[in-house]
Order: sequence, then C-alpha cells, then structure tokens
Amino acid sequence: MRNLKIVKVMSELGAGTRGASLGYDALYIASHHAGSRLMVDTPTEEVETVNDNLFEENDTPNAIRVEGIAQMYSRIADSVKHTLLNGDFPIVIAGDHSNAGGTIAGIKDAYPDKRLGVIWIDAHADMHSPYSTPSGNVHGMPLATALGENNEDRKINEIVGKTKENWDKMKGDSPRVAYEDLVLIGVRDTEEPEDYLIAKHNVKSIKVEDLRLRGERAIADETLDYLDDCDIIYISFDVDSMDSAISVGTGTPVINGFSESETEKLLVYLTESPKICCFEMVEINPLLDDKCNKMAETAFFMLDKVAKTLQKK
Ligand SMILES: [Mn+2]
Repeated sequence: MRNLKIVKVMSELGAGTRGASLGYDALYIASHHAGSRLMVDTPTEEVETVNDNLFEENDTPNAIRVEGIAQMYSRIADSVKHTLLNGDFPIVIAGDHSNAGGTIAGIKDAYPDKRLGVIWIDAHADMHSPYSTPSGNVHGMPLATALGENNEDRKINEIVGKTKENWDKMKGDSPRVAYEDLVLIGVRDTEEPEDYLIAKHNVKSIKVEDLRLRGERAIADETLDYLDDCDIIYISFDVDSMDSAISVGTGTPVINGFSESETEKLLVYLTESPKICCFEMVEINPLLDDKCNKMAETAFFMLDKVAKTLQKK
C-alpha cells in the first residue's frame, strides 16, 4: 500500500500546440464523470508554472521557451524529490512531456546513489536536443536531458548563449539515466537523429506489434526483467502512445498505437512491480478533443487502474 500524492504540473511551454495545461482540469472533470473520488481525496501539490512566458516573444528558436522550461525542471524536481523523501508515491499529472525531464531530475536528486530505470510509453522517442531538432519543441527532448545527450553527431543547429546555458542546466552535471536502463514502449514516430541514437546505443524498444503478438503480461515481464539491475523505476506515460482513434485530444497523435485494453493491462502489470517509484501522465489536451472530453476520460480510466494497483500493495 503506497501513500499516493498527485503532483500537478500544468506547464505547456514545451508543446507546439496550445492547451496541454488544461489536461489536469479535463482529467478532474473525467474523474467526476466516472464517479471517482481519486482526484479529490488524493493529497495534491501544485507546482507553480510560468505559462505567462507564452505571451512573450520567444528568442531561443532551437529550444523554444527553454529558460522557462529550465525553471520548471527545478521546481518539478524539488516537488518530486520531497514527495519521495517524505515516503509518498508521486503521481505526476503534467501538461506537455518536457516536464518529465524535471521529474526524472527530482527522482535522481532524492536517490543519487540508486540506479534508475525508465519506461517511456510514448509514440515518440523524445530524444532530440537543441542541436538536432528541426522544430525546437522541447517536449521532444526530455529523454535527451535525462540521458545527458546532445547528439552532436547529428547537429543541424549551432547552440550558444541562453539556449546552451539552460540546456546544460537541464541536463545537470551527469546523466541521470543510462541508455541500458531505458525501455521505449510503443514508439513508432521517430526522426533520423533519434533513430541514430537508438541504434548506436542499442536502446530496448518494444513495438505495438510486439505487444500484440506476445501479450501484455509477457511484455511487462520482459521490460521488468530487462531493468532488473535497476533499484528503482519510473514510468512516463504519454497518452499519444495509444492509437490516434482513442488519443483524440493530444498534441501529436499517431496511428497504429495501443488500444485501451492493451494500455490498461500493460500499465497495471508494470505498476505491480515494487520497484516502480513514480508514475507520470502527460499530453492530455482537451482543446484538441473533438469528442468532448474523451481523451481525458480514457486517461482517467488508466490513472484509476494505476492508482488502484499501487494501493493494493
Ligand atoms: Mn512524449
């Protein structure tokens, strides 16, 4: 039985489309719709955002709003760190996926000597850096900050000044996660610089078809076995890992993703592991949802299953 604590991070600075900062509220409405008290009864800590930055001119095209995102990294890290050290289990509900880099920093700050495994459930690899990115959207970069990766082998941008300073701050002094302690699940929309890193470091990547062929239990067991040498494991769940027919309200939907039932079983089997130390859900954007609040309702269903699994132990 874990004491859950929700860490609410409604920052959307890293996304290319506006609205992910409304994800928490959409989820809250979905919980009411589902007749659940989970979000009312679970202690919740809100991390203050700097979304006002959106109204200012951006002057860092290769890492848009990087200064504010670096600021969010340290705020999120503080919150996740003290939640963990307090003995609580952080469930991070965040806007765009860039926030996950701050969560990983917080876990590592809490447990500097523990080996951290990461399960990244996402349609995207999020391994770009300011050096390699064609878009400058920082929600495509959080894993690179955790891995301490610039990917200068695939450099297309010159990175100096404010961008470099904040990017280096986000990466920290040393990598927080090793490539061998990372498992990608559901990644199916990557760009060449990311494919290069995945191949170079032989990153474990489990495809939607693998899960469909072998079943959720086998995939969860394989993932946890692969991370057996890690002391603690963090799960990052981007709702766009699910098929675009379900993930109607998210910034970058991708076809051929997981079904609801595949996602539910996978998340439950993974969170049964006592090594799981933190769970994060990101990229719910109700402004893009053309089926009323369907995205958040599906996401809440997953959150509820995960919370129940964590509370069983
Ligand atoms: Mn993502």
